[in-house]
Amino acid sequence: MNVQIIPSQAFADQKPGTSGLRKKVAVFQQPHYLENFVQSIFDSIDTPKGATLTLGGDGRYYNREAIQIILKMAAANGFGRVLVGQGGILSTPAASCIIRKYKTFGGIILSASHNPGGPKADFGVKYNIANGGPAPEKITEAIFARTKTISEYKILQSADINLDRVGSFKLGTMDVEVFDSVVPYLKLMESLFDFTRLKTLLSSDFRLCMDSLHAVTGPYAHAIFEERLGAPLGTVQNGVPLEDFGGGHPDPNLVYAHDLVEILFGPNAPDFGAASDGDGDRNMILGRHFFVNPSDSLAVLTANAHLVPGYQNGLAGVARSMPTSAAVDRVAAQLGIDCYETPTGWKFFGNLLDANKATLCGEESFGTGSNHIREKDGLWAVLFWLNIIAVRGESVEQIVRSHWQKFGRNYYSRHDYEEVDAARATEMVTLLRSSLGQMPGKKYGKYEVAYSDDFAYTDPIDGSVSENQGIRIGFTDGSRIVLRLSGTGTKGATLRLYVESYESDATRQDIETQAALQPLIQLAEEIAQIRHYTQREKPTVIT
Ligand code: VG1
Ligand code: CO
Repeated sequence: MNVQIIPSQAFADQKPGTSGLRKKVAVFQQPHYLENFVQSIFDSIDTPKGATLTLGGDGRYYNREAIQIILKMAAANGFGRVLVGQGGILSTPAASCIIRKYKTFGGIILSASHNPGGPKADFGVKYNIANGGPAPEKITEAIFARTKTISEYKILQSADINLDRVGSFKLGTMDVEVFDSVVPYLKLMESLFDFTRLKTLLSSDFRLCMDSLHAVTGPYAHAIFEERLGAPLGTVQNGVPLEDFGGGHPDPNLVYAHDLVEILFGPNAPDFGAASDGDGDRNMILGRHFFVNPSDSLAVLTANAHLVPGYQNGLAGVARSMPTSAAVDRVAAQLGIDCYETPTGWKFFGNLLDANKATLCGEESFGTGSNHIREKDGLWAVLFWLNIIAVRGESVEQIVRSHWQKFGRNYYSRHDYEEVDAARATEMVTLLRSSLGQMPGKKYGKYEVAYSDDFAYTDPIDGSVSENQGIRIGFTDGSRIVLRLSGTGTKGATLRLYVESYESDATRQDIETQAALQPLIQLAEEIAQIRHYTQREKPTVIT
């Protein structure tokens, strides 16, 4: 084998964020930048000689080049085999499925997820461990430490592999298997959901519109909904993954998935609409003229899980990220199961899932998933919803409204201020943090502060502690304000404001969300001076 050792200089900015290392493509294209990070991963994990690695990405610009580099580095670093998605494509949930199914040592997923793609946009690298989940902080910190001292990397001198042809190849002594990940993923979904019922539903006059936003779920969605479940061709729109996602922002929310929103809120709308993000782990669920808040979605899935074959024997527990609304907590209490509150980011669910403390997990950011893999899973959530609808025979809106009647409604919204000045945003957070101690007992109109802190989490399984995970200000009536800075952006800072209030009175559950939350939104402005620090009159995205 012709292994080369290439000298290189450390970069100071390779700290992984909420979900992997994300930077502009041009940053990753600097000589040795990607290589240094990948070598730092390999140096930080104790890889047994001959181990297997899973590798693929969401198909964005630079995916193919990066895969060729990583393959040659894996060969030079002693891996015995790499499983690569055909065309370099692997959705994040499919990668997690493959790591688990074939018991590979871990996986590298190339994606900046919901961030835009293309030569001027973003690229990203995530490392997942052998349980199929994102590397925990202990490992990402070790990787970051290594990036600061690295001085060389190993790479095989060899020609590129043909990524488009399924088959086995050799790179030096290492085997490369190029495979189609749609089949194993589909099989996993068949083991969880009632495909006979789903097929009946989708061949009836029930109309589904699935928007893959030209990102990674296209091939999976075509195979599942149209080929396997018999939905008419055209059910999946924007189903061909493109390197720049067609110029769009592959983030399934009301702003960036506007084509789908227009269809579902337009005349003669379909019964059900869904969209997924760049790497296929997020989902947005819409009914006809109806938006399902992701926090509500998690609560509805939990309350109806017994209707779905894969979960009919009950749930061990549930988990949600701290900013996610407490709607699911109410369901858990009624079911008599534990509900865990973790920091933002799927990596914090891994231990709970492995220890069978939680079966379903979710985040307010359009992410839901279960113990079937160790990532959130966009298409899984869509199938879960469809399975519930097939059994209950009710519309999305009916299901959500009856849920509110039974459990009460958690009015909930997230306001994102994207790409604001980073220094000002940090100043705002620092100032808030310093005033938290004086807040409890303070009155703001009808609101009295019950607690205020910067969320810290102690993992109940391994005892690891994660601090500074978001500022929470809770009031005596159960409502709350949360503020934190995003860990996935690549330009400036993104401020996220989360507001929540609870309404048990069924006659007051039909207020428009922003109107219902207006007093809290105003209070957040008063306390945090958001307009002043962001220099923005209004948020970029409201969910
Ligand atoms: C955001 C979301 C978080 C999610 C993360 C990765 O992080 O808020 O809930 O886990 O993205 O999702 P942040 O730090 O920007 O708030 V994905 O679909 O980008 O892998
Ligand atoms: Co994603």
